[in-house]
Amino acid sequence: MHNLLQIGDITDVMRSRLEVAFKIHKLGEGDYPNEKITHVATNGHDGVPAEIMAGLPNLKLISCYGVGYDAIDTNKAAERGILVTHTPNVLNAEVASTAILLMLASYRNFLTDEAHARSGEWENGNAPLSYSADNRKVGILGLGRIGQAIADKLEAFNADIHYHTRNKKEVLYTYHASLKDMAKVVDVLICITPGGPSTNQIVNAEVIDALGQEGRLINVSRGSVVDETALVAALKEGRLGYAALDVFHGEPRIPDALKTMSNVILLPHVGSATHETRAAMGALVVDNLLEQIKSGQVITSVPETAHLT
Ligand code: A2R
Repeated sequence: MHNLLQIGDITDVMRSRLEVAFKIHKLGEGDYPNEKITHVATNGHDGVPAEIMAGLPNLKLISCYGVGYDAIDTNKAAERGILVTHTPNVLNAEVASTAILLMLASYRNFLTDEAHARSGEWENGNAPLSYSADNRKVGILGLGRIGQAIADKLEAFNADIHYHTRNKKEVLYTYHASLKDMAKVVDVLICITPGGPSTNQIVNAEVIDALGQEGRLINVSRGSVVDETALVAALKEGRLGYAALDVFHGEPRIPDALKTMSNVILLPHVGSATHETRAAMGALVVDNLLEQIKSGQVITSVPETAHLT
């Protein structure tokens, strides 16, 4: 039996597959034999706290549930020869659907229309007209696996697709080397980059102002990508039209100011949160752990530790 440290929750299906090969120790539920721990199962939110990683001298693999792994110090892991895996691709379609749903709901006023119908207010008059979600200029910040899935789904809405990444891609969409310049020309900006230092608050006050009073911001990436203070101020002062957010800087806490605004949609980080997609993510977390035991290899290493396989 190998010894695994579990950080955060795992599903019953994951547990029953893991128990075949691992003795599971859950962080926060009593002592664990730190010298014996060779594997960690965690998630993108909890990551692995630095002091926990430092206290595991024989760690071989950190398997992360989620595609974003900014809560894990992968450079430190690589330095120590520890593999880190994540769950790319299996959630592309789901997160893309979440982005599209936020865009549709924001243009078409679905939340307020639903409240209008449910409350009986319709008997006193029709709901106000909304705006079309079709034929929009959409800027995608981060055209990777999920960004491309968003672009694919947007074709059904006849979107004119623009994107900003550090490197131009082999695609026919309009590339902008400057995020601010892209924000100036699009109707809606969809954020889907990784978190971490290179994207920290890249959607800053200037980008938000460039998006402007008719502009809409959708964030399904990480709260850290957007300067939340600047966002709140711009929404309050009418310098930004609308924000539809699945992620927040200090989640699960959401700034109170956002909760009282009518030009926002707030979701509790549910981008990939369906039974089907979460099952696929859980299966990949376990597959990586079991494969490492079997062959020393893993299926989906993060780029920073790929050279270790
Ligand atoms: O910049 P590039 O050429 O490496 O393109 C990547 C882009 N990206 C950035 N764009 C602008 N400024 C940056 N500092 C920056 N850093 C990365 O984000 C690439 O087009 C995209 C990331 O794509 P993937 O690595 O394929 O990630 P995936 O699977 O689409 O997931 C994105 C994120 C996750 O990390 C979670 O935080 C979230 O979605 O759920």
